[in-house]
Amino acid sequence: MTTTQATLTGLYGMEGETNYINHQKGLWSWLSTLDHKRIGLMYLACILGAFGLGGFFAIMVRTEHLTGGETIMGANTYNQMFTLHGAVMVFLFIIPGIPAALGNFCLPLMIGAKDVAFPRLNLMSWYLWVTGATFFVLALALGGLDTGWTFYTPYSSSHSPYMGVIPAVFGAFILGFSSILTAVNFLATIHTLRAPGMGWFQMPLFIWALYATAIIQILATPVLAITLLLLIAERALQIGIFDPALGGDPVLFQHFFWFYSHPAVYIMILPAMGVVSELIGTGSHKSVFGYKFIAFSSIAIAILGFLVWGHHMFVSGQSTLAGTIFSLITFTIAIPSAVKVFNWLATMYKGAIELTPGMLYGLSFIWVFSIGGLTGLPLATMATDVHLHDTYFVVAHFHYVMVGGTVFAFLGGLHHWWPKMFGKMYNQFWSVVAWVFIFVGFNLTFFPQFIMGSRGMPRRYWHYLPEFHAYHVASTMGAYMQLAGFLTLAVVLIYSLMKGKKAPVNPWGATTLEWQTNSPPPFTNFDEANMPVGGEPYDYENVEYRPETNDYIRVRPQSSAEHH
Ligand code: HEM
Ligand SMILES: [Cu+2]
Repeated sequence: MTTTQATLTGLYGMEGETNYINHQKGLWSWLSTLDHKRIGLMYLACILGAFGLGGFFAIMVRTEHLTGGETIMGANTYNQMFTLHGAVMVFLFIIPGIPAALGNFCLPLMIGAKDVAFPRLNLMSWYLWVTGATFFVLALALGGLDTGWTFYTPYSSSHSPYMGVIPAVFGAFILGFSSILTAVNFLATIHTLRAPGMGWFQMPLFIWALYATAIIQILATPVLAITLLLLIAERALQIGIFDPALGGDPVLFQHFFWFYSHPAVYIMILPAMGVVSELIGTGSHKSVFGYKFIAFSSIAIAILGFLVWGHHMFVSGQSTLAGTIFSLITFTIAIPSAVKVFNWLATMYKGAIELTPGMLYGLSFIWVFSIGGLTGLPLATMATDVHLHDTYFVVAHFHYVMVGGTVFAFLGGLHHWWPKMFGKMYNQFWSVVAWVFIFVGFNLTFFPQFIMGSRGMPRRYWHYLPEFHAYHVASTMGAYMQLAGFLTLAVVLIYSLMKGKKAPVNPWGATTLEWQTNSPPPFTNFDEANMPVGGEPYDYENVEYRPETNDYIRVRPQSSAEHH
C-alpha cells in the first residue's frame, strides 16, 4: 500500500473498506466522475467557495456602514460591493446550494437508487455552474458591476458604465441552465428510480421538497433566461425593449424579472423546509407529524409562488386592482407555510428531543423563518409597503428568510449528513459554539435593520443620517460575530476531515434509507446483496440505540409489508 493510499484509508474508512471516495483516485477521477455523491461534493466545495466570496463582500458593505460618511470605500465601490454580494449569494450560492450540493448527494441514497437517472447530464450541470461562475469572475476582472443583483432597467441597459454587466448577466443565464438540468434529472430520478416498495407517500419529506423545487426550476428559470438575453440585446444594440428613451418599457423588465425571481425565493426556501423536516423528525426521535400535509404544502407553495410576483411592484405604477389581487394571493401563501411550522412543532411535542447541532439549526430555522415570514405580511400589504419599500426593513426581511431560513437549513443539513458524506464525526461541542456565534450574530446583524428600516433608512445608500448610526454599528458588530462563527465552523469541519472519529452507519438514529448503508457509502450506494426496500419512512420503532458503539441499529428490516 502506498503512503497516499494509507492516508486515504486512514481518512475515509476502515482498513480495506472501499467507498465512493477511495475507490478511484486522482483529480481526473473527480472531474470526470458520474457518481452523484462525488458531484454533490464538488458542488459543495464550489458553493462554499461562493459563500465565502459573497461573505467577503457583505463584510465590506457592513464595514463601510461603521460611520455615516465614507469609512473604507467611495460611493462607486460601495455600489459594486452590494451588487456583487447580492448577485454572488443569490445566483452562485443560495439557488444551487441545497438542491445541487445536499440534494445531489442525498436524493438517490434516500430513495434507495444507485444514482440519478441521467448521470452524464448531472456532471454537465456542474460544469455549467463552473462556466457561469467563470463569467462572474470575468465580470469582476472587467471592472465589476453596480446595477444591484436585480439588474433593473434602464440603468443596467443604458446607463451603467461598468463592463461587467454583460458578462455577469450572461453568467446568470448559464447558471439557469445548470439549475434546469439538475431539476430535470431529479424529476426523472424520483419518478423512475425509487426502491421497490417506495410509493409516493413513503418518500422522505426532503424528496418531496426537492420534487416541488424542481417543478419551479423547470417552469420559471426559462423566463429568466429569455429576460437576461433581452437585457443583453438591449444593452449591446439599444433596441428599445426596456429603455423608455428608446421606446421600451422598464416595468416590463420588472414583470419578467419577478415572474422568475419570486418563484426563485421558493427555489431557495422549499429545499430548506425539506431539510428541516428531516432534522426535526430525527432530532425528536419521533415520526413526523402530518406527513401528507407537509408533502402537499410543498406542492401548494410551488404553485401559488407563480401567482404573486406583482408584490414586488406595488410602487411601480401597476394598477390598484392588480396590486390588490397580488396582495391577496400573497397572503394565501402564508397558509401552507404555517402548516409546515405547526407540523414541526407537533412533531416535537412529546418527542425525545436531542440537541445535536443539526437539531439546533432546525430549531433556529423555525424561530427565525417565522420572523422572516411574518414580516413579509406588512410588505405584502399595499398601504404599509409604500412606506417600507426599498428600506432596510426589506433587507432585514429577506435576510431572515434567506439566511435564517435557507442558510441555517443548509448548515443543519451539512451537520446532519456530514458523517455520511465523509465517514467522519466532528466535534459537537465546538460546532455548537460556532452555532451560538452564528445565531446570535445573525440576529444582531439583521434585527436592528427592521427598526431602522421602519424609521426610514433606505437600502443601497452609501451614507446615512446620524439617527441611524447606533443601528448600523450594532448590525456591523453582528456581521463580525457571524464571521467568527463561520470561521470556527470551518475549523471544526476541516479538523473533522483530518482527525475526526470514524462515523458509524447511523449516528443520529434517523430512519431514512441513506442511514442503512456505510458511512461513507460504497460506490454503488448500497451493498448489492442487501438492496433497500421502501416502507414507512419515519418509523422510529425501527431503530434502537446501541450504547457500546454510540450509534443506532435497525431492529426491524424496512419492508413495504410494514406499511399501514
Ligand atoms: C452572512 C452575513 C451577511 C451580511 C452581513 C449581509 C449584509 C448585507 C448588506 C449590508 C446588504 C446591502 C443592503 C443595501 O445596501 O441595500 C445586503 C444585501 C443583500 N444580501 Fe446580504 N448579507 C449577509 C448574508 C447574505 C446571504 C447569505 C445572502 C443570500 C441569501 C444575502 C443576500 C443579499 C441580497 C440579495 C442583497 C440585496 C443586494 C441588493 O440590494 O442588490 N446576504 N446584505
Ligand atoms: Cu416575491
